[in-house]
Amino acid sequence: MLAVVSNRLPFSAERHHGELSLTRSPGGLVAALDPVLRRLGGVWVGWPGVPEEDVEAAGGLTMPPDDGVCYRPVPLSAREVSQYYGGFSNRTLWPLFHYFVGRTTFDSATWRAYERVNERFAVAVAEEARRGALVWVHDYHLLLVPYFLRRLVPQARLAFFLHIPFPAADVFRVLPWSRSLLRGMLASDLVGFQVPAYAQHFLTCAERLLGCEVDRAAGIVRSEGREVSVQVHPISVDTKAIEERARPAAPPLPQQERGLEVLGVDRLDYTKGLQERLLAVERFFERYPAYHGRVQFTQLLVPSRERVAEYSQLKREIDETVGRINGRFSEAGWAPIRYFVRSLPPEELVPLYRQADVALVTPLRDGMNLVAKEYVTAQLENDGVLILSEMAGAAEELQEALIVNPFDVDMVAEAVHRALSMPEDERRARMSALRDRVRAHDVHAWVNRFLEAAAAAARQARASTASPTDAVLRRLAPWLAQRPTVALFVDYDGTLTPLVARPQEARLAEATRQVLEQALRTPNVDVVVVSGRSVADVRDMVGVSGLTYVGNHGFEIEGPGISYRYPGTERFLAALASAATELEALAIEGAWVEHKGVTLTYHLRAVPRALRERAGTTRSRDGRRWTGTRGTPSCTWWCAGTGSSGRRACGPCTSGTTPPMRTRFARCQGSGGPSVSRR
Ligand code: ADQ
Repeated sequence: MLAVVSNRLPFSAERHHGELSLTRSPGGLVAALDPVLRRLGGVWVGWPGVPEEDVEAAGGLTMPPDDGVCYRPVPLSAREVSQYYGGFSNRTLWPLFHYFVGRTTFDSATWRAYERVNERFAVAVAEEARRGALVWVHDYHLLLVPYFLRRLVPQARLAFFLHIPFPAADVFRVLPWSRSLLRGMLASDLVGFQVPAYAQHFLTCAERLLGCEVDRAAGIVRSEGREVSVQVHPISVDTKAIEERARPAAPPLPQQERGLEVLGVDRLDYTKGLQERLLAVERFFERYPAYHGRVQFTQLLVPSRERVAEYSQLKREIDETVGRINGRFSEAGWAPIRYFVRSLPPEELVPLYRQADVALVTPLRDGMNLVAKEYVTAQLENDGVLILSEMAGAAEELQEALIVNPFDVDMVAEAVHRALSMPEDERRARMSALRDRVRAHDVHAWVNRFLEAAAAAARQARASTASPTDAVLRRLAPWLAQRPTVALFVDYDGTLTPLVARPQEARLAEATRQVLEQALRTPNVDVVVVSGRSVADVRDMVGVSGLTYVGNHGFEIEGPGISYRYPGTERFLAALASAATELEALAIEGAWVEHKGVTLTYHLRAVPRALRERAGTTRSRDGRRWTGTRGTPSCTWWCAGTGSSGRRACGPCTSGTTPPMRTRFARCQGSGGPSVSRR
């Protein structure tokens, strides 16, 4: 059984006499997934494309009849559509993943909506996952679905495919939520990309941003004790359907007997390089006046994301540029650019492909670009020239195209000239190589191969659900082998365990305990747990004997062959007790004092924000002002010994806050005195 999860169900909504109904929207992906869903039995989960308010106003939504595939709508309110889809998906992820960093917005409200909606999608598919369905999640709108689904159904068989580019690590890390998104994707068994470069970027991010162990050669990321397969599966088109639609169209007349056609077909989107392309067409007509009256450039645009402001602005800019160029070059009976903004059904679009002498496909960045493959497929006479941007994923496979840099207006103009004047045998040789390649790997092959790989990755992931111990040791083993002795120092709170509200709630996970035990058994490794807790406390919390424990920031050390107390601390116990009394007397809501023998900790984490200033502000000896207003002060204050300069070394050893009152600070000035830490 298969469950497909995508942002949109494959429908478009129509209103008849106030009633809303859905009709199936055609497309290569739908055509490829439909038969597989029917064969395997399945469900398609997605947003039906109409906000809930409109559905309610229309008294419900009539779903298309169940024709072997069950469509499960995920309801979204108008606000969610605006924040999750128009906002985080299309104003944050879409521009950033296409390297338009300047257009990227960073808004935590849209991020939260994105999280909520992704969780809802996961809940909608959880039942199928529980019943053993292979879940296939599509695209950038749903990067967190694998994460939420894995939490609901740990045994889920789960694959993800990204249709758009995955950017280089230095661009991806710009996102404040980059790590969460990576974890979201890494909850899958298989993560698929269009071309090798995107997969490499993803592996680098997993390694650099999450510290995962990555096997590049095998395309494996080890994350949270699981093996995730990272693969390349370039999407393709339904070649048979396109060829059938191209066949009835009359073959083009010989070039000498007709005008020449250059064609552009795109979704209206700033990533498609439309302005740059128009400027290249202008440069071509500027440089080659002999082609005036003989060459027509037709640009077909499908409107998209009309509610996102940038898109209507883009449409206005294109209108202006087309008008200006036509005004500049038009002659009686001829205008250089024909321009249509409408969606054509495939039976009208494919003949246009077939007639075109040249296709100009020049996106500034594109995951794959299906137009390039559709154009190639429709060239039944193996004629026609494809000019293709090197920034499109399709350029990896379609090397016989004239490959251009879409930002280089002169280069694109020259490519148009070269394409129009290319000798027939060269045209045919290039095109037949391109067609063979696309036909050998059409969209049906893509679906089948991806599903096979997904099923295999899920099997492999189950077989190798390695314990985290194995993963850690596999990673460390070669490194350890080269060293005589290694001391591994680890903190407890926030390192071996997550930070929690109350210290006693910081329980060590069983898997982490196993890692420590395994490390302890490794011949040349010593493990030392260093903590601000008392040594007895940290030893009890970890519960692994044979380790060395350092408590109270170093005042106490216990382990094999060592039992140490910093000498003379008794002198300071009275001062410490009175500091504790004073702090407790402050009676600040949420603040509390933890007595740890030779140190105490003043906990401010639960103090209401408005009171934190009072609870945590003081001045250090050098007059700098330290405040605890950032919410989670994790300061450790210590006063110990004499520095090499002969002056006393006193100071914050971590985040740089001081004890709450100067008087108290002064009291712990003596050599090797007790410490107060604020947390
Ligand atoms: P898109 O960004 O939508 O897809 P693309 O791959 O070019 O880009 O697909 C566009 C589709 O729209 C084509 O199938 C084309 O035929 C159709 N189309 C364009 N203009 C049309 C018109 N006027 N009338 C009718 N149809 C029109 C995302 C990624 C791509 C990736 C695909 C698939 O951005 O990089 O190739 O997904 O994975």
